[in-house]
Amino acid sequence: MAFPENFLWGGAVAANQLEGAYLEDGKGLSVPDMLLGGNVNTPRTFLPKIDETAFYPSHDAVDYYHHYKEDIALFAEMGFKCFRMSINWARIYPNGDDPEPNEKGLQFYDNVFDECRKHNIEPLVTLCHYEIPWNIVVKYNGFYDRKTIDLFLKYAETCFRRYKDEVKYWLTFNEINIPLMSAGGIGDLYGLGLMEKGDIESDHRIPLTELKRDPKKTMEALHNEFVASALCVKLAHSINPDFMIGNMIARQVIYPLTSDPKDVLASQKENRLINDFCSDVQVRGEYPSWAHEVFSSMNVDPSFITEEDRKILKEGTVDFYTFSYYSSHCTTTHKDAEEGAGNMTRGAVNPYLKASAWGWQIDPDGMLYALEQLNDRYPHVPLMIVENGLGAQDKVEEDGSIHDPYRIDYLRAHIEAMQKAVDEGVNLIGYTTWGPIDLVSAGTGELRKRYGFIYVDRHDDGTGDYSRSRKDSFCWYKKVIASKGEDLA
Ligand code: BGP
Repeated sequence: MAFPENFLWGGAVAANQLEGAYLEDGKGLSVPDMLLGGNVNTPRTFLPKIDETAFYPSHDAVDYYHHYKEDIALFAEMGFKCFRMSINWARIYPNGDDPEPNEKGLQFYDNVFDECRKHNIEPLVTLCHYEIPWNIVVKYNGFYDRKTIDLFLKYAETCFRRYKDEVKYWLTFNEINIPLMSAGGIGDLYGLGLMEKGDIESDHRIPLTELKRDPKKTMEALHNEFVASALCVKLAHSINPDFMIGNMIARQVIYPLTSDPKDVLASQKENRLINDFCSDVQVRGEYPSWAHEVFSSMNVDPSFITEEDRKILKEGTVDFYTFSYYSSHCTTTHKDAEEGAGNMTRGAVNPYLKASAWGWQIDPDGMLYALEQLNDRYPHVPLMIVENGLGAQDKVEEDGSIHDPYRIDYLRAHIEAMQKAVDEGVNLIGYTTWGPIDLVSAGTGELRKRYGFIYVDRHDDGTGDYSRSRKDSFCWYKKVIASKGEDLA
């Protein structure tokens, strides 16, 4: 069987990792603008004030702000049906709490959507892909303050009204579950705009893994974000009943490392926390029955959840479920297990899998497993994979060509897994690969970790002329889309 006729093939990006122009046309600072780069062995660092002498990867990123026409034309050449992108909140409300939106920021996205329409590409827009305005972190402690719910809704309403006829598919928060993953402070900061005062005022660089965290604040801010997301769904439908509003989860496939029942129980526990906790709230409109165990294991009193909030959550369930999937990991109670990395998380290394150069274990069967798990758990909710891909270093040959068979192999195996799921009846509506054009890594801030079909001449030392070129995978993905996923050779 082929993929459905109207399957949303495409690619996904985030404003902060792509656009650059970080202070242009009235844009304010947002969280990623405050972060310096790291690498596979060294975490990214934070400084409360911009150091003009340092290299900040997101400040110029790959300069899509000035190349968007060329880039969208290249996506169209590959046959994209869908382009997942985010609006940078700080382009629209530079400080997050400004009385009026920034017209120039709104115009930029008008132009982007015009280009998409011109090429018949359906935009899928994330309202918040880590781009919380920095002022909201400093002044309100991110989503820890309920005032931020109102600020987010005001921003969302501005976007919904302005782009009512341009955009049908929206996601509220990217990877809303990252604060629950073992990612150190990066999850709290990216996901919730949450940072302890001492760290905000620090006079030296702090590795993101060393940011101080308080589980009570994390859980309360996350709850506030759930409320913001649910209110956003209601608001969206009141503005345009045809809008489709989704959640977005960093889906982790978690296996027990051994058949020791203690490992099986440990993996079930981790799976519930990381995968099901947030999505049950957003899809079913209520906390799962075992939520009290999660709160008590963190020593958190959940009395901040009010009856009114519970009603809001019930009324604001999402229309579709989206997720990122890159790799899987194992859980064990055995202390001697080797530890490996993954998307914003860590876990035990699976001896049956190979890993990328960044240590992310490659597991296409895990994608099939995730799709089946989701289909079982939320049988009536359409699913969409909105991120999947291989971060790898590419080599430009003397003639300018870029041969990336490793990327093609990775994507082929994952598309085959999707195909099996679709054959089994899983209601999968689309697939957008991560970073169809090279961009800044969220985890490490590197440019050398490339995901693209399109190569960008931009490097970690700040050199490069931003020129774009097609890798071998460009032609391959074009063929995949043209054949509706049948020709994967
Ligand atoms: C997800 C994020 C993306 C993206 C991706 C790849 O967590 O939603 O923003 O960056 O992971 O991760 P990385 O950039 O660290 O390779």
